[in-house]
Amino acid sequence: MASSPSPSAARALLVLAAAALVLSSVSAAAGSPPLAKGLSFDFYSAKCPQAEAIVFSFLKDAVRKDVGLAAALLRIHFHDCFVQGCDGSVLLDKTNGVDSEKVSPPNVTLRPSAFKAINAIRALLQRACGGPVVSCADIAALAARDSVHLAGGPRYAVPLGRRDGLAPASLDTILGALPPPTSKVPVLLSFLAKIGLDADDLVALSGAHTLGIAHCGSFEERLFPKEDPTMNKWFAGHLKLTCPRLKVDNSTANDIRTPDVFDNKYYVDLLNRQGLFTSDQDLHTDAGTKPVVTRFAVDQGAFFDQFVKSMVKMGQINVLTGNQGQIRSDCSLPNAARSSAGDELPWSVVEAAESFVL
Ligand code: HEM
Ligand SMILES: *[C@@H]1O[C@H](CO)[C@@H](O)[C@H](O)[C@H]1NC(C)=O
Ligand SMILES: CC(=O)N[C@H]1CO[C@H](CO)[C@@H](O)[C@@H]1O
Repeated sequence: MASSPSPSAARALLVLAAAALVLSSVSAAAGSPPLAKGLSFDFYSAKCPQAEAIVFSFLKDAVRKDVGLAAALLRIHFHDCFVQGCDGSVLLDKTNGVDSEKVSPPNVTLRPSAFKAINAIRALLQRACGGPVVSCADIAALAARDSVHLAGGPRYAVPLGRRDGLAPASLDTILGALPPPTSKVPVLLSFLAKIGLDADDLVALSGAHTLGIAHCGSFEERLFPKEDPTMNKWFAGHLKLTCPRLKVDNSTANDIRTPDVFDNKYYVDLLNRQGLFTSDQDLHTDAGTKPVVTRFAVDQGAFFDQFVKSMVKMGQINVLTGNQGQIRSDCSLPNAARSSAGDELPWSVVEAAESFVL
């Protein structure tokens, strides 16, 4: 009987197992809802364990050279998830005359550098993992996560296992999914409700506007023909230096205080009526969302906590998993559209990584 455990040892084992169960359920719960079916935090731990390190090391250099890339990548993941789910379809080029998310109205200002970076990461991963293993949708989610962190924000674990969609979204789908910046809170909430997001998500995710830029066309209706009375007078004058009249092609920072840092100053802007879009400033005007804006303005930790929860939630909207969709071998084209790529690494993809310059 030397090989079977004594009754007391068995009891100790049972206690240990029970403790492990409790621990794992605690860490899985951690105040967050269960993951979408098919997603997990360790999805690539066997198939490509170095995937996350590769994404991070690429972006560390790239964001150091151009912090605008962090903003651009964060916005790409948002557009991807809001429009027909986080399926990488935002990355597709216009094919067969169908407008892709990449070339359609709210999206024309998505930066080319971000699409290039995603394809460059894709090529590095393909080489390291021995083929197309990591989906473009997962790359977009990881790139957004690392961008936030590299710009000074929180770092968080991203559930993985998304598959890539086969077709770009139609123009109607895009317009029905992305609220315009002229929207007020009730309209914004109606857009978010369709995809299971609530008012806390709206306020926290809008905090992404702590980074990046906007073009005059996105806020000029607040300056002309007359100034929006909810806008701080000095701020309106400041914006008119960049956008002196209607239809000027120019751009300005989303967050006037710390434009390149992921922090809670966006909410301080709103308190000072220096939010850029109607959709930003109305978060402070609307009685329902105002208390959350005020809380985030005085407590950056509270903002970061909710932002992480809301990003993880957003990152699971209508995901494809299991055998659905595909793992694209070029993030800008569905595999079917590739004529003679076969199983070999396409040269265009290899070159994307080798010639990546900002
Ligand atoms: C709630 C509704 C939202 C509206 C109406 C909205 C609207 C916009 C608009 C109009 C721009 C500027 C486009 C331009 O003129 O170039 C912009 C930029 C940006 N948005 Fe949003 N957005 C929203 C939510 C979000 C969310 C949820 C995220 C990410 C989690 C996000 C991240 C960004 C970033 C990072 C930029 C700067 C991009 C760059 O510098 O390239 N936005 N947004
Ligand atoms: C663009 O904005 C800058 C300030 O941000 C300003 O100096 C420049 O004159 C603007 N360009 C035009 C065409 O108005
Ligand atoms: C905000 C913006 O630049 N909108 C443009 C988006 O693209 C369409 C064409 O697809 C233009 O007409 C819009 O002006």
